[in-house]
Amino acid sequence: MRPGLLLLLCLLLTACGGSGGNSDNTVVGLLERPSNSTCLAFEGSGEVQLTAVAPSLTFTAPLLMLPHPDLAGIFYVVEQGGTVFRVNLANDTRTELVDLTDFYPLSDCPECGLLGMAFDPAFATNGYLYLSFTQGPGVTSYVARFESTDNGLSLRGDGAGGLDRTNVMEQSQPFSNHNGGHIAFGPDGLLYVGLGDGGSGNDPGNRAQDLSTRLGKMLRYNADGSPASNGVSGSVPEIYAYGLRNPWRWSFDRSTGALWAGDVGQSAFEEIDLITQGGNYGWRCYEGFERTSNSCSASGPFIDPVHAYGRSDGISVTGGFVYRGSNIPALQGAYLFSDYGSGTLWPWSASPMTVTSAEPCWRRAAMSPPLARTTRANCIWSPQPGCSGSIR
Ligand SMILES: [Ca+2]
Repeated sequence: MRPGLLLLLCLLLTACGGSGGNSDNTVVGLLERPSNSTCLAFEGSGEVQLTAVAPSLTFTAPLLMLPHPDLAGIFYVVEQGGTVFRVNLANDTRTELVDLTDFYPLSDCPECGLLGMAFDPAFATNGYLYLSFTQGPGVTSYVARFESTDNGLSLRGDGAGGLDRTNVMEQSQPFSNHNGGHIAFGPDGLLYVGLGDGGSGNDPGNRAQDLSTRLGKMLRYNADGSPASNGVSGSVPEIYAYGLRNPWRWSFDRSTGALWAGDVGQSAFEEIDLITQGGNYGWRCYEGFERTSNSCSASGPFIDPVHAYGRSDGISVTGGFVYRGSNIPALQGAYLFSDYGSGTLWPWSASPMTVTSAEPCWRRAAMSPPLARTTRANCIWSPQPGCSGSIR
């Protein structure tokens, strides 16, 4: 299980005025840049600090934190073990929304458990929310719809001691790793689901390139669980994009609607992808920008990542968010992402970068000064739009 440090899910970026603000957990490096002239590091104008937002609360293996759709200061923290806590940041307290293990046997393996949560866009009127988890015996991935009739304090029961539950997706897993599990509604009002390649190593079943399976894909559903009109020729209908190894965390740019995904690498490169409808992101033929030694019968075209980094910078990309806040102008439009292993928080922005040398720009960009470091970074979260100092 991943370690649960409160700080990790409470990464609140705040701009620090003046020359102070460099506290214990802060590394400031925005004014530095690597020694090259063709591939510029992100250039910032101020200091950035991470602040714990619920300092008296601790969690076990927290994987996600997301805001209540309507209530300011109310957030939901998803623990891998199966519990969702409703956290009130105003008074640093929490209550339990649900512990899924009271109702279902969750799979017990390092990449299993409760993995994702999303509120229906019409939650205020229908009370629907969705959970993503792996359930035993064995490992079967589910996305299921639940209902809250008290605005997110509890989940409605089925009248027989269970929860009222409607499965949206059910997918058996051939191996216990690479379960993806992140779910979110896009700006199109549709439900996106990320699934890994089924696991093991080097995608032994070539599933990410196989359009007859949902494994190794980004899926898109209507809110009622029917496949959306994805239009990927020759595929099972819910496939939106493919060639992914393990899209663990991803998000929509709230300004442009673009879908940014961290796709966890095999042994050499972690990548950031801009996911588009029908796109093939290369796995298992490509890892990062590089052709792998795996056999590859697919002809492409393959879409390169927008950014990749190697083992000197991390071991497992966490993904992140495009910053659209106003408190840190230097970060406007930058993609802020992190890595599970190194805990580094980086900004990535295409605009200041130009590739004019033979050496790929991304190699140098990976050396850009980080914004900050924590010991681990399981998740980067996004508070409500307009939240002061928020990462978005
Ligand atoms: Ca790829």
